[in-house]
Amino acid sequence: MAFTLPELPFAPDALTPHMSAETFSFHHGKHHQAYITKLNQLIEGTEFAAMTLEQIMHASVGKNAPVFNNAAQHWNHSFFWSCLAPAGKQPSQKVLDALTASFGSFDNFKAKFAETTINTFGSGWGWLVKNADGTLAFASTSNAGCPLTDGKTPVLTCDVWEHAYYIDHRNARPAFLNAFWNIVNWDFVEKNLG
Ligand code: MN3
Repeated sequence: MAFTLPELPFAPDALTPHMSAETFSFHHGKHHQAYITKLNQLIEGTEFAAMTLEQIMHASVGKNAPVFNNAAQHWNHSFFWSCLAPAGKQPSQKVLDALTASFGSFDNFKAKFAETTINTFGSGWGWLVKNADGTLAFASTSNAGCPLTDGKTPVLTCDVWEHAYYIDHRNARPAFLNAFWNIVNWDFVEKNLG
């Protein structure tokens, strides 16, 4: 079955001024849609056509770059939209306790996540992940890379391809990270922490 673009879990203008409706019209409506359109073209009539998105990612990583890149970008963007919410959400005590236990303090968590993400060279993604042993860690992936195929569970991500921030923040990736903290969906983070 062909993959389809998931609806945003908020109105396109609900994250203004941190991420504008214009950004979503391009980032969700054009970039994310393009990955899905390309993925559907690439897998039609192949062994991948009967697989789930995660199965496609595991089967294609390191073996079929076009399929992996488009599949993982579909997964990463769908996950990213769920990481976002209109400004005002606060992390629960459970989230604060988990992040403090792993990183010393909530502020230190934010600083290290931002540092990892901002220092992603070129196009890619910054992540908070849960390792197989349950510990939390940061990760940076290039291009379409996704921690799922490294056996890690994504908890939070921030897209730092230029298309994620150029309309609203121009070249200022650190300013985008500052804005990002206003629109994190901490309920989703809590769910992913398990
Ligand atoms: Mn993107």
